[in-house]
Amino acid sequence: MFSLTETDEWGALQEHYDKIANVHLRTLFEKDKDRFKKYHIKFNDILFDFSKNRIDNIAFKLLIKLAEHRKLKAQIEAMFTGEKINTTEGRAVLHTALRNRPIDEVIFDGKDVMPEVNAVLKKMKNFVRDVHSGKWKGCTGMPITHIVNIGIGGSHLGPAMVCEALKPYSKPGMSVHFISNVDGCDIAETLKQLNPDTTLFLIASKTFTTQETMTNALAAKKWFLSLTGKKDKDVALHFAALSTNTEAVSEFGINPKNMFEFWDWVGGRYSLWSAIGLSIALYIGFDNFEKMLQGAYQMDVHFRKTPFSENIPVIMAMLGIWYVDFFNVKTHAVIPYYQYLKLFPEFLQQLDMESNGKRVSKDGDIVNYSTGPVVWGVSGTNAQHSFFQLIHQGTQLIPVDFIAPIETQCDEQNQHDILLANMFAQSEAMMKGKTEKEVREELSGSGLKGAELEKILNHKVFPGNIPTNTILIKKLTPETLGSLIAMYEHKVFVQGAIWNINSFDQWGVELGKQLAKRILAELGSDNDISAHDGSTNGLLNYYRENNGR
Ligand code: G6Q
Repeated sequence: MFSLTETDEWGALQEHYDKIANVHLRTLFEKDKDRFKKYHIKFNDILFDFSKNRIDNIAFKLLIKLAEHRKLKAQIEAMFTGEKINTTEGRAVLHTALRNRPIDEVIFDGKDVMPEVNAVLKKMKNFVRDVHSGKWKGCTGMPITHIVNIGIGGSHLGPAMVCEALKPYSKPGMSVHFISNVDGCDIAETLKQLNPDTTLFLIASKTFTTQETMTNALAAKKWFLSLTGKKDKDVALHFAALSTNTEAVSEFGINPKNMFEFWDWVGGRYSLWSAIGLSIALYIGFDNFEKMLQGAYQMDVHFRKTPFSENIPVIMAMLGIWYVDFFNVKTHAVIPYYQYLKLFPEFLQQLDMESNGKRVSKDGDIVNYSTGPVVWGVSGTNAQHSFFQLIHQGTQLIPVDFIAPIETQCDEQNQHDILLANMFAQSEAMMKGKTEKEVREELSGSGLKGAELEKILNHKVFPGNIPTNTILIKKLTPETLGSLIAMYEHKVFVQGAIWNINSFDQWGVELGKQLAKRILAELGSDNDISAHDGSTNGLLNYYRENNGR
């Protein structure tokens, strides 16, 4: 049985942790004036500062050694070269082929996948061109101005996040909407804003069987057809499919000509680079979509070719492992200081938690170490006025990633300075904290004395020593966003590789789906519901009695 915790490398890290666990970041900075110089990396227009982490030179070296011991290089190559590393589903993991810009061969199952990849990209390009030029017209002869992506999970979060992030690149006159939730309020509120004559629905579903997406797609079709004069044949001009399932697409009534294909070797949460990204290309233009692929490709090259000690995704991943497995950290916050990146934490939640929220190793054993942390966050400065209190003065250690562009794409440079001043201040405050001595000094002129002073003292102390990464991006462009997303994708990959888990399946979503089917049938019958546990029976019967039907 594979035992990560029994390796010499793990043991050495444990031993070193015992020595430095209580060393304060303040001390590390005082001792080593070159920390920033040593612990930051520049990659194109991105600066990754990891100097405010609770590592010294020895910890850093030991973390890199653990990566080497886990044969990370070979594991990276296995992914890029199409080995079936998603072992529980027998699939390759080749989202990197989708952004393989020099178009080198990528052989999978004895066949180069690049001609297919490029054929779909070409089809997307032509489609986007026709929609933008107005050559593609709706059934009443009007051009398309509203794109609606109907999809969920991996077929939603990536495109929604990218469209929000790259709003400044949106084509004038084009708007994009996302419907994901099976909650009918989601589609109802969206449809209120739309005119069917100028709307194009993209049904984004790898399997084309997902309950939420199919329910919403049928509702959209019904809405479309119910509007004066719309016929089945008009559907072809207003519905396209992004899928791997040609049969189900035709059955739904979408002309296979309007189907943009992708493949089994593209995992849902890694699919924004594929046909699933059509909403992005329609919103920001195909040239910008390609630039995003280019940015991701550059990060792929960095990840594949750079020594581990200078490799951003590897370092991010190993630092995460340091905290999760040695400092017993349970959660990791990601706080973008840029409103256009407000959906980035939500996107990362799926990417990270669906990938590494696993407790069984690739060999089928239950692991005896912690794996993926809870990933969460909202944009700053809003975050400062809600939960930063807990990060600064609560009882948990929560590492934070700060992400911000140097240049704003809005006119308010003055406001951008305020925004970034807050971010820099937060990372400094988290690192340094405020000591009792400093609080006493601060209060010395306040008139507070004796018991009164002692009572308030601890409330004003900040322990600090909170590890943070800061990612500064020159400007949030399609290229830099592509690199940023790929950077986190590879971080997640590295952690899965070290933990020896399969980051590319998601069996954990199955049980609830099965139970929901059964419950839906029960809700529709008149019989008393008694087949579940007491709580579920009680809730189901109460719901039925009170839902007014
Ligand atoms: C992602 C998951 C999951 C998936 C959705 C939608 O990695 O597999 O989030 O993307 O369940 O699936 P479909 O695209 O098949 O509708």
